[in-house]
Amino acid sequence: MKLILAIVSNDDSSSVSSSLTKANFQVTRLATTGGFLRAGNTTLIVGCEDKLVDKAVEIIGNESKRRTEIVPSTASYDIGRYASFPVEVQVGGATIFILNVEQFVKL
Ligand code: 2BA
Repeated sequence: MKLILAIVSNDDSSSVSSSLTKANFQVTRLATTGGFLRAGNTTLIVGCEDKLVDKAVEIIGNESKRRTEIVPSTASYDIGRYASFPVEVQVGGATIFILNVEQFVKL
């Protein structure tokens, strides 16, 4: 058995976890915070049989693809004026750890 720890953005977490659940995986969602950006992200815990790991990773990848989005940004001109302009940012992606499970007990 394997334990998958997948860190995804908050925006993608619902679609990743519902797609995993639809495919009969059991999922636990943890609200976590990235150490570098100190922004919220979501860590999903999935325990599954070894032969199902590739399927789970495929689902996570499909629902959390790295993509660019245009978001509004503001610049200040030191004279009390602000201008808003669009900037392109990278969002999504997943960081996945796959661990061997020594023992699994449900009481
Ligand atoms: P990613 O590498 O896609 O990582 C996204 C989030 O995944 C990280 O959030 C962190 O919560 C988790 N993560 C990634 N690698 C990990 C690992 N080896 N162990 C444990 N958790 C891990 P943040 O820490 O807020 O980082 C956000 C993004 O900032 C990273 O995106 C990366 O592009 C960049 N970054 C992170 N640390 C950096 C550093 N020391 N120098 C430069 N850029 C960094």
